[in-house]
Amino acid sequence: PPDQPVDLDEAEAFFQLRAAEDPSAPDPFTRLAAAVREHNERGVFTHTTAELEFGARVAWRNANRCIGRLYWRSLVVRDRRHVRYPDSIANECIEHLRLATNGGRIRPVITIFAPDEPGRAAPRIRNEQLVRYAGYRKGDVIMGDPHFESFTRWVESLGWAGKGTAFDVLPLVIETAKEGVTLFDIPEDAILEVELSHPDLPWFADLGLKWHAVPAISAMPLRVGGVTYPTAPFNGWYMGTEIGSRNLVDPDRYDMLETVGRRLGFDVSDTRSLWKDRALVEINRAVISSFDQAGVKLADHHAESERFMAFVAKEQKAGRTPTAEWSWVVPPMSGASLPIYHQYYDESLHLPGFLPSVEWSP
Ligand code: HEM
Ligand code: NRG
Repeated sequence: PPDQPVDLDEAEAFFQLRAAEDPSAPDPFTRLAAAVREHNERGVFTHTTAELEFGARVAWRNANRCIGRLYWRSLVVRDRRHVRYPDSIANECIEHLRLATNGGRIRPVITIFAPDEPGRAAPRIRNEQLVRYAGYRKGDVIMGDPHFESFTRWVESLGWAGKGTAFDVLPLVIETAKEGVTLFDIPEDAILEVELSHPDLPWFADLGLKWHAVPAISAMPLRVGGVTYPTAPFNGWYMGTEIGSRNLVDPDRYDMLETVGRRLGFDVSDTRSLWKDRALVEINRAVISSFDQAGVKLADHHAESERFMAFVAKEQKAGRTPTAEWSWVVPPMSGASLPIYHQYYDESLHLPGFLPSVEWSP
């Protein structure tokens, strides 16, 4: 059963929004009448592929935590509502990764699977992103990404076994009403990774760090025109600080700051040398230069902040009020040196949009 009921008022607002923005859209009143008729018969109604395309792009435009929204019109939308079997869903996710990766010239893509219908629950992906690294507890230390320790234990209980390295890619976990939970390994050639080295610190490569090229969020339901699509993985490209200031540095992630500070020769007991700031800069330089060398698209926080300001200006010019969540769009380093920092943003939530991640605990 649908966890959020189909909402015809929301459908009406959506048909009107589309008619106002897209000259090829049908008359919203005629369209609503058809949707109401279908809803009366089946308890749901069906979006056209064009509606889904527009809705997914506007959901990105409305993603208040996203700094990368300037190119929201370019989102590639894959309508896969007819795909039902777990192995077909896994294959579509793998195909999504290949299409998005594009040899390093990363393309923003979303793949939309079926919504829940009365008496027919939609398939779900239980991973937070399509590509994530396992975390294994060994006594007091954790090998890999601590954030995925409990997810790793769960997939191990379902029969999966990783190699035990710091960067084991977790399997896809697909759940359907009929088949229950099924695990799928993603083929290695569908996952592009970048090994990290530093442009002028040769020892940095010896740390053995790497990261995957494509961030593909798979746990945020897409809400379009009164219907929830619980399974709609999407991706853009990374901004360097996501990897260099957070994933590799947060104390509850790879926690590399002190290791790098020591290798740089700092006394890590003295905050006044700003060793943390200097180590952060070097890790972020390593991320950017390694992705550049590998020919993999990745934004830096200065350029991405400027693009965001262009997005704000463009939205205003189009007669819309741009919305954002300051604490999310301001990058996690060099805050006040970025234009994005020096502004207040309207925090209103608009639909179509992405709903908060479904936290999956078995
Ligand atoms: C969040 C950048 C594409 C939707 C974010 C964040 C960054 C970012 C830096 C904050 C992440 C964090 O702090 O953990 C970018 C860049 C893109 C891009 C550089 C390049 C094209 C997209 C696309 C979509 C999207 C294609 C959807 C179609 C979102 C959403 C969030 C987000 C929903 C919030 C995630 C959450 O609440 O955990 N983005 N993004 N972004 N982005 Fe983007
Ligand atoms: N910080 C997360 C990814 C969150 C979304 N970031 C993007 N999204 N760039 C991480 O894996 O580090 N995107 O769709 O491009």
